[in-house]
Amino acid sequence: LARFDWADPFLLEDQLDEDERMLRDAARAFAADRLSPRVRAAYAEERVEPEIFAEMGEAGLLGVTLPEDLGGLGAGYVTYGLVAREIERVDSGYRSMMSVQSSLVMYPIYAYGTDEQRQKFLPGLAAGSLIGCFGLTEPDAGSDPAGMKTVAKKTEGGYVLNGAKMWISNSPIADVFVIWAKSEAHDNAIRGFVLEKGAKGLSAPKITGKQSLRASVTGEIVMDNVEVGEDALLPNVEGLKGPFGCLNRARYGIAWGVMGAAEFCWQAARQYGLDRKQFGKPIAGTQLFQKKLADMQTEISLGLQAALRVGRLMDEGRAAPEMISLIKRNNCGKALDIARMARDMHGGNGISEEYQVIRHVMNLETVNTYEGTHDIHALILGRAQTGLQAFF
Ligand code: TGC
Ligand code: FAD
Repeated sequence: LARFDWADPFLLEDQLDEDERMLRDAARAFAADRLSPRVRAAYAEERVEPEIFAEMGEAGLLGVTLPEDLGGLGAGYVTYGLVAREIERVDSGYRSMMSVQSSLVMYPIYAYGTDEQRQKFLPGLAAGSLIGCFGLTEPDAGSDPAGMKTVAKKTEGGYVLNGAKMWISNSPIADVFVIWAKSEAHDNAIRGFVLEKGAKGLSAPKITGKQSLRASVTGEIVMDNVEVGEDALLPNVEGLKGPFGCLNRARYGIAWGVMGAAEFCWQAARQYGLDRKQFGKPIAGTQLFQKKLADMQTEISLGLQAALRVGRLMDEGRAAPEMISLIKRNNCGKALDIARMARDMHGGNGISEEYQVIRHVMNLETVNTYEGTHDIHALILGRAQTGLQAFF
């Protein structure tokens, strides 16, 4: 009879190559040694630990798909996904820190920047000695980034930027700000600019009181006549496809990451059900409990398999954005359902931070919303199959 591994039903492990398994194992060890021991206190105190970037950099976890001469590992997108899964198994906030740095800051500088910009920023970002953030969302432009108000006006030697960004991961501790703005000199097209901490008129106040993603810091970005040189412009992209090119990569990583969080919740619920006795027997021996475990196992196995398929297509240059919308949407929604279910299966203990599932529930509420909400990805998929846009 063929072997069945309850924790890996479709033998995902066999579908990875040796290098992928090795880097996955390194990420798993990093997450267990460096992240797990600090997450509960960081979350409780709503405290970000910026030194985590340098630790991730030292472990080779930042910008893994970028070439080695720029600080990356030259690895493929499956490896990137595997790293996201291991980090988010501990906390979505830590994965957020990693994926913003890798996909939303290093990638656009690499793909849309000049050689000078690459040399100036990428090695420090890969090492984690520089921290990056990505400013697309504004107070009045979230799902509809085309409605942004941030503007760049041409000056003699460069540009002057005015505007405000909202809900920006890492911004209060960032050194490097990738900012998307409408550029008057380019027919008001959306263009990318790289701003640096300390520029006059640039500030990034922290947003406090978050009940989700508390181990990762989120802030505003306020630009009040920020003057930059011509060398701040990312010259090689124009229009919304600039930020979306970055988002494709980050959304793909999230599809893997949330499966890591879901796996944590599923396995915690299984163990809890084996240990906890009611009515004279383990609650894992009841039909309702087992149905929930079966649902969790099924959705996680399917979600991981789909993420792996899209990762392979990305490495072959054949992944369409709609494929990424499909897995980002489905895996986030399923992970949130699974985390809520695991919370229920822990009974009263499920609301205690000690058992950690409630933290994943709260985090996944954000992950289901950022990088395109669950419903926005439905509309992307609806448009792709009907040819009719239903956004407005
Ligand atoms: P639309 O007309 O569809 O497209 C405008 C231009 O963009 C191109 N494009 C894409 N290019 C590459 N990849 C994609 N996925 C693309 N989607 C669109 C498109 O081809 C077109 O190019 P061109 O040359 O013809 O101009 O634009 P729209 O305004 O109708 O867009 C609608 C919609 C809803 C699809 C889009 O705006 C959307 O996805 N909204 C969601 C916004 C979002 O995802 N924001 C994320 C902010 S960053 C973030 O949340 C980081 S959190 C990270 C963390 O902490 O981990
Ligand atoms: P809205 O767009 O106002 O949406 C509100 C509700 O309306 C949602 O349910 C949405 O699905 C629905 N809706 C909107 N339009 C339609 C429609 N046409 N049809 C049907 N329903 C619709 N952004 C960045 O740029 N960089 C970051 O680093 C970043 N980090 C973040 C970190 C955190 C913790 C959070 C919470 C957000 C972050 N974001 C970031 C912002 C995030 O991408 C936005 O919150 C998200 O895109 C949704 O935008 P919004 O909050 O303005 O909601």
